[in-house]
Amino acid sequence: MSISRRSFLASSGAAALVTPWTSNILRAEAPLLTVASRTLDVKGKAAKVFGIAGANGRQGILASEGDRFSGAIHNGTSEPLIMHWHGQVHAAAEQDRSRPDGGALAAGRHDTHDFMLTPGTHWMHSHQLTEQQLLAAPMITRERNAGDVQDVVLMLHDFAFRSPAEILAGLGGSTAHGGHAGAPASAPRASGPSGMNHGGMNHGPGSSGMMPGMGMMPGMGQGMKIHANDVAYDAYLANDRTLDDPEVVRVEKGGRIRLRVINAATATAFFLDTGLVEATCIAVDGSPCQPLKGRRFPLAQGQRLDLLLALPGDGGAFPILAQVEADTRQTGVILATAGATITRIGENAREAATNATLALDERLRALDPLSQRKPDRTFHLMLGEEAGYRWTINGKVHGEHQPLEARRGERIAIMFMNPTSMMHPMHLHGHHFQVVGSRAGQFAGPVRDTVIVPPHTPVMVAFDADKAGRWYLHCHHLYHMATGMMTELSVA
Ligand SMILES: [Cu+2]
Repeated sequence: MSISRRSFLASSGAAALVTPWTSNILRAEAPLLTVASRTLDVKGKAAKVFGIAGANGRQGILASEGDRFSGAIHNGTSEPLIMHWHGQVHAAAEQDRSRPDGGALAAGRHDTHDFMLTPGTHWMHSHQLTEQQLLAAPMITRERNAGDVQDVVLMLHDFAFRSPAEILAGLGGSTAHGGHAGAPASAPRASGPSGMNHGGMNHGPGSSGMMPGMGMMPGMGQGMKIHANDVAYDAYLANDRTLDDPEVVRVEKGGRIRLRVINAATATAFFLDTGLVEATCIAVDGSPCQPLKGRRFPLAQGQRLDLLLALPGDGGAFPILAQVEADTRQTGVILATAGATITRIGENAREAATNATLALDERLRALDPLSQRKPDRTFHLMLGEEAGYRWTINGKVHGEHQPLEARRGERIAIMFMNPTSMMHPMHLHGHHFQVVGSRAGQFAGPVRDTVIVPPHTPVMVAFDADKAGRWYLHCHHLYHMATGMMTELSVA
């Protein structure tokens, strides 16, 4: 028994409308989730990846608000597994192995969990290099007030036929100085100059322990060179498929769609584009925001986006595209009513996208903002970049880090400063924070668990440290995390 029957029955009317896979979650005498290898076809080539299947064989879970995540997760792979329940704030530290000293779930073994699911669009993923091999799945808990809409889940990945260890080696990086448990020790250690693919651009300044104030960011306003996409990928996937053969989702004429987008890519930020259909953003990272209309929204690694779409009454085919930041490449799915003509969409947009910025967050307002309160503690975190593909926080890689110490119940503010050449999507475990400041000033921005920290742009977040334990705080660029850009928040 996995998901509470009482709460399931209470919501089954609504759930039946949205998806055929909900009802099967109940039948979980077998493991609730099984992690195992599977094979995808990517551009005509077989690709061995991982998957996380529910008892019904479908990837991930879709539950209803009030349900508990209660049951076993089985590691059916031949490698140790460190799973992270991304966005699940009710999972105690002991129920999330992606914590300091959390250890790994051995091959062939299972963990048993029991925690209240956090409503919203969340996900689960390995906290190791295997995240690159699609060891990730949706973990969506339909909100009680989600209403009569068709839920469409869209999960994005960056894909390479190379192994993540090869990718890391190609970047010049090593997990030897920064990686945490479970990262393979086989990645060769690089020496000599950085192997970063800077595309001929200059390095940003290193962190070297400097701590300027907000108004003194190095390179501000001086045309500082920035870059994105330091890994050359073979494909970008939307629900495991490319635009050569995209998923076509059947929708109704005049239908109302709730698009739940998860950026599960390890090193790629996207712009989600709804094309002809105007969207209303109603939640980010699973937390509701005041409705904001638009057609194009940035989505960094780890982030989620909930968009409401009202389809035209005469139907048609509506591509939902995700374009790589600072690049032309794109992926996506197509929403189509019965009989609609579906035209092929190329894998390159006409123009390159811009870099992902904080512009959306500066406009979004939380639906349930934090109470007004002065921070009890403010931490200043300087993100840094050093030769040898070494990414740091306050000049330290993970392992050398000083934990951020907080007491339970305190209001904490974190100021991120980023003099590096890349954007960093900074993610805190166990908590949702509110984005409350940037160069645009102070604002009651969205509640999230992952925030874009653009180069040379200070970003402030705030939250109440209400969860005891040790929680990772890290960059959600997998290779930045693996090489050191990770610290921890310790709540006593
Ligand atoms: Cu980063």
